[in-house]
Amino acid sequence: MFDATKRTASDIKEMKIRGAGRIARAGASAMEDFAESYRGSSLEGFKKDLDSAKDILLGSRPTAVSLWNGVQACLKDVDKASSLEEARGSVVRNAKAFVETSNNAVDAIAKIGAKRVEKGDTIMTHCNSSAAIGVIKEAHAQGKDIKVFATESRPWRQGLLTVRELSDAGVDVTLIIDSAVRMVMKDIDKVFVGADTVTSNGSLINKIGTSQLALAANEERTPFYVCTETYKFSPMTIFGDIVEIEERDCGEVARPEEIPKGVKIFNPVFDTTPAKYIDAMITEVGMISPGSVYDVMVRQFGDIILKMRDNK
Ligand code: RUB
Repeated sequence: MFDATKRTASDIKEMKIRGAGRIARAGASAMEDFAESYRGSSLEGFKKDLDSAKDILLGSRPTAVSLWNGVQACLKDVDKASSLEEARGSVVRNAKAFVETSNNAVDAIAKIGAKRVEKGDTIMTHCNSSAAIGVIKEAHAQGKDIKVFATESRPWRQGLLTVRELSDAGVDVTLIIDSAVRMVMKDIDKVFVGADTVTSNGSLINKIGTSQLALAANEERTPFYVCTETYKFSPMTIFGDIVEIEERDCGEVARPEEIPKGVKIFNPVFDTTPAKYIDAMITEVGMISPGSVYDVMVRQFGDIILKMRDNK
């Protein structure tokens, strides 16, 4: 019953599906498939099995709240359903709506963010964020004659995906190693990065090394923008929960034979950029300050937040 759900979870864990937005959409589509192909006969059984499917997906990558919000969006009407068919239908409907909203959000962010790009700007981006790349491609399509520096993003080197996508779109793009960020920053006009999770106090959790871009940008007085759909805002952080930073296998950093005996490897996947280094969050509901994240979150996720509060 859970084979397809487990396949999606394992594709996410093994990074065949990666990037917070894609993970969220894949999670929602997996819930849709689960509901559509469900062969059980009782509403209660469906709710229980749906819960297990949810847990399988949420266990795949811990940091991106987008996955949690995407899966949760699919479940929001299940408790109101009075029959199995109604419950299944609501999951399918809400999953489709989430995927559509998510894709539209990336487009809206591209349009809003591109207004911040001026003719001739040199931009830096990190890792591989569809939201940040959307802004850059839109600015390029508007003829703004931009240059881009993209970081390699060790150890998975997602920067290679970024430079391929940008160069395919005709953007003048240069790949740099992660440790070149400080040196190159003096030539950068604006930084655009994506988000895995945004906390209620406006801090950003994104690919490891993002905070170094933010620090270097701050020192150079270079504007630092976060391109983020609002479903990357974490309702749990309102109640004090700490975002778990995923640690991945040390084999991603070096081959076992390269490591002297007794040497340990630490491979955190994401880091936290404090709100004070962020000039603005570019979201599908507009450009907001990090200080407005709480208000936007309450507006977007009011019901979920109230439910969470009641369960605390
Ligand atoms: C990807 C990463 C991206 C965010 C946002 O990390 O940190 O910046 O997920 O991406 P990983 P998007 O490769 O480990 O998933 O804007 O596409 O949602």
